Amino acid sequence: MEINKIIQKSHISADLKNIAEKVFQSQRISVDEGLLLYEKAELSFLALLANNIREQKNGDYTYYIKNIHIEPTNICIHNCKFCSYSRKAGEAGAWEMSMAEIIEKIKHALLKGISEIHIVGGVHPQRDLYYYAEMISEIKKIAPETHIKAFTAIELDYMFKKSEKTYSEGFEILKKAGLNSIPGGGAEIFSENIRQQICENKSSGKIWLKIHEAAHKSGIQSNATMLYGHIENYSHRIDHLEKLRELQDKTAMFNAFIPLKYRNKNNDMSSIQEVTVNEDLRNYAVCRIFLDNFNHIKAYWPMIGKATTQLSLSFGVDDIDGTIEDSTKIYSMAGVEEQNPLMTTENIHEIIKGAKRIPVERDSVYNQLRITN
Ligand code: V47
Ligand code: SF4
Repeated sequence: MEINKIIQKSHISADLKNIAEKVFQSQRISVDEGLLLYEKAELSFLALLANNIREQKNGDYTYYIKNIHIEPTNICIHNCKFCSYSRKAGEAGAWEMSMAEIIEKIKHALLKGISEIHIVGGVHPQRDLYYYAEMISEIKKIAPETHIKAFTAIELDYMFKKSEKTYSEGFEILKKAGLNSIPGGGAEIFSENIRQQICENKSSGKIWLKIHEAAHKSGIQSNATMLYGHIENYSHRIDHLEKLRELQDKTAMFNAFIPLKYRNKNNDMSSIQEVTVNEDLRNYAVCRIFLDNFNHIKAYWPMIGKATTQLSLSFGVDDIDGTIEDSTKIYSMAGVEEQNPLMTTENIHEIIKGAKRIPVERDSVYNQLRITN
């Protein structure tokens, strides 16, 4: 491997050279080595390693999906300090969409050829499992072929408890209604110490992992996320990644990993500075290197912005999510420059081709629908 020879001759420290050796031999790196990458490795070294893995797994292909994001409500029982969009019932800015409104938005999006409906929202105190099962089955009536990816583990934990169902009973009900997979939200950082400081009282990291394991056992695939760039340190990030890697070893049912950069506008942690683009790219790369059993690393462009998304394609990222129709308010309310998070297929192709990669439209489980050379 030519690149490895160049690295081995360079002035890089011996312990980093060992990591490069392992990566080029497709070996798994340890927790300590992951930490060392975060602490010591500079950007171009990380890019070489992460890009090598990206190209082994996905070549130049860069995936996107035509989808719609629906946020049925921002009314939430929790008080996550990083959250800019949740409200209490009756508070100014609170919203609750009716079933008719949801159906109307989906009908409109179906005309544009979407293949996925992504639904996440606040944990509404009055809404139980049966309300959401009904929502899914109403949507399936008008979109029987469209994949529904819905509800974070935090919403699921609440609705299962409220309706006194075990995780597996709950998933059976949602599956019967038409749920196809679950998104990765709510993971934040698994460390209980950090969770206590940023999202006290919300379902624990252990519960998040148990719910995803139960989903996988029920045949429901999922994604995973990590909220980074706030009060956590590199050990917390590596601990989070290690727990995901362990679960993926057991089930192999995670589709993608999505690092979520903390955005600091209009929330209770606004005094915390956002991390730099250099740090975003280093983080994408370390995640790509560490999570050897995840096939896809996604840059969620409404959160990270279009410019960094394009750069991320050289740092291990192979997926940029979708043409987000309509309302994803989680990030626009947290200060992301893209206030109207919508990209046409042409915009997506421009971003991917500009990074000298090949756009591939995919479905929710990464079947390739259209390759644009
Ligand atoms: O869990 C909330 C995060 C998540 C902020 O699975 C914030 O395909 C940064 O999970 N700054 C929800 N992040 C979104 C989510 C998601 C998004 C796209 C794709 C998928 C997928 C999942 O948003 C929350 C939380 O971690 N979040 N506030 C903030 N101020
Ligand atoms: Fe509620 Fe989710 Fe916001 Fe936390 S991040 S307050 S659980 S909507």
